[in-house]
Amino acid sequence: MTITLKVPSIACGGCADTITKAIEVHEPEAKVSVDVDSKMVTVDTDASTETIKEIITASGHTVGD
Ligand SMILES: [Cu+2]
Repeated sequence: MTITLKVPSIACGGCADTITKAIEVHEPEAKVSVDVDSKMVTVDTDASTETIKEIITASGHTVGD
């Protein structure tokens, strides 16, 4: 399943790395891509949307609608 989330707190490539690594630690088979300009995180994973949201929140970022 592909999950796409808006993460308005993404400000730079460092934020993208933080989020990518956090997701990969918890869901090693996930494929993560982050678009810094549009602040969109796309995750190809078997994990639930809720799980991915929780990981992003725990990494210090805020998931939008
Ligand atoms: Cu940043």
